[in-house]
Parts: sequence; structure tokens; C-alpha cells
Amino acid sequence: MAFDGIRQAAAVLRGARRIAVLTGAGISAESGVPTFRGPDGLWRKFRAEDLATPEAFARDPVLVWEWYDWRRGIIAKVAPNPGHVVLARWETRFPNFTLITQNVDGLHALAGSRRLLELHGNIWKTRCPDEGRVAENRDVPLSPIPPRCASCGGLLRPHIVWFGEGLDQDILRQAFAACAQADVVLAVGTSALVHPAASLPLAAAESGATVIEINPDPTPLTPHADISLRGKAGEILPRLAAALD
Ligand code: BV8
Repeated sequence: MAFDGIRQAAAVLRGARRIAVLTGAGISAESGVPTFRGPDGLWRKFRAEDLATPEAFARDPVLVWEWYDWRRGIIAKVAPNPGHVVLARWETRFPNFTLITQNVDGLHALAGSRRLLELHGNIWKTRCPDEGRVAENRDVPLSPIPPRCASCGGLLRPHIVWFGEGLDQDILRQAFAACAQADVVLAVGTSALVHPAASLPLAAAESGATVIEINPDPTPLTPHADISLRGKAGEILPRLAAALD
């Protein structure tokens, strides 16, 4: 990673007042959480798009819950990495800082981030589809599978946004507002393929924000980024933080 990219990004961040960050599965990769489109993104013979849908859950709730139980088992054993820690620290370092994540692993909160918008929900939460009640469930392994609602006995679902489902409109509105007002947007560890999340950095660029991408690989966002830092989030973010101080 050319040092001048880090210096350039640090100069932009130093002068920024309002910062929005969008993270994807890549920021949790160095913690050991499989990404969706990486080599370990597969589970048995399924793809995320096959299982993270209301249709898959209606067809086979046990299979879908087994997939989430497998992921919860992995996530329960991992810790936030230096990339998560830097973003948690920046929440107080900058006057106006919003962290928006597509991840459901809860690692940003574990690293100390509080001003956090979880666009796609959280793997440690269940929701009763009939009552709408959301509850935390940290049982590893889950038992029984599928879990049932204590009050109505109905089948609980993960409190997660599946493909084909709308996002929480209030959370999405806050995310677009943060990006529209931002001086700088960082896109960290996202393949920029999943919408509407992938539109957030583009909306920021349209409002005049400087876009910085941190990713080992190019993505559809790269042509719209002012600065592309090619590398791992757990390595680049600490170097960027050091260049700021
Ligand atoms: C919706 C929860 C409509 C599940 C997830 C255009 C507009 C709107 C919608 C669509 C559209 N085109 C298609 C759609 C439909 C769909 C979609 O976007 N499909 C994609 C596949 C084309 N979108 C939806 O269905 C959304 N809903 O629009 O509904 C609607 C509206 C109103 C009312 C009713 C309906 C819902 C999308 C949410 C889906 N749920 N997550 C779960 O987790 O179980 S998304 C899921 O995939 C993940 O949460 C994650 O967000 C996403 C994967 O993206 P990434 O996070 O970017 O991860 P990925 O593995 O792809 O990439 C990792 C990146 O990290 C790579 O670039 C890699 O290079 C990099 N990396 C690797 N290591 C590192 C690293 N970077 C840094 N450091 C490293 N060490």
C-alpha cells in the first residue's frame, strides 16, 4: 500500500468535521468471520443468497436456523480486530462521526462503537413475526432449533434483513442523512454489491463528500472513490489513525 495514499487520506480526514463510515463483511474478515463472497463464504453447498431469504425460511426454517447457529458459533469465538477498534475510537475523536454497518456480527458494538447504524440487523437478536417483539438471544449453540416465542409459541426468526426484504426505514433514513451531510465517507471492507447499502457512498459523493475506499480488491465503488487504499482494514485503519495523530 503506497504510503502517499495513507498520507493523502489522513490530510482529508484531519480537515473533516462530519464523517460517515460504511463497513461490510471485510472489516470482520481479520477477526475470523467468513465474508459472503470470499472462498470461505460458502456454507455446506449453499450461498448466502439461497439461505438469507424469507422464502428459504418459510420453506425450511430449521436449515436457515442451523446456518445462523453455525455463524453464531463462529462469531461467539472471535474478537474485534484493530480495524473495529480504530473506528470505535474515532467516534469521539471527530465532532460528528456516524458508523453504518452491513454486518450483523455485533463486532463494532463489542469494540465500543455506540453511534452505530446496523442496516441489516443483528445475529444475536430474534424477532417474533407475529408480535414484532425483538429479543436478544446469545445461546451458543441455539437450543431448541428453531427457537420459539415465549409468549405466543410462534416460530422466531433472526432479526436480520434478508434479500428481498426492506430495511428499517428509520435506520436507512439516518444512514442516507449522515452520508448526505458528510465531508468524508469511508467505505471499508464492502464489495459494494448489495443495495440499498451500496448506494450510500454514491449519495455522499453526489453531495460533494470525499470518498475513501479501504479494500484489498477493486469494487464497483472504486471508480467513484477519490482515494482507494488497497489493503486490509485491520492494517490500514491503524496506519491511518497513526498518520492522523
Ligand atoms: C431490498 C443480512 C427491496 C443477511 C444482508 C438494487 C436496488 C435495491 C435492491 C436490489 C438492487 N439490486 C438487487 C437488489 C436486491 C438485493 C441486492 O442488493 N442483491 C445483490 C446481491 C445484488 N437487495 C436486497 O434484497 C435488499 N432489500 O432492496 O428490498 C424492498 C424494498 C422495500 C420493501 C420490500 C423490499 C436487502 C439486502 C440485505 C440483505 N441482507 N445481510 C445475513 O447476514 O445473513 S446483505 C449480506 O451481503 C451481508 O450482510 C453483507 O452486507 C452483504 C455482503 O456484502 P459485503 O458486506 O460487502 O460482504 P462481501 O463478502 O460481499 O464483500 C467483502 C468485501 O471485503 C470484499 O470486497 C473483499 O475484497 C473485502 N475484504 C476482504 N477481506 C478484507 C476486505 N476488506 C478489508 N479488509 C479485509 N481484511
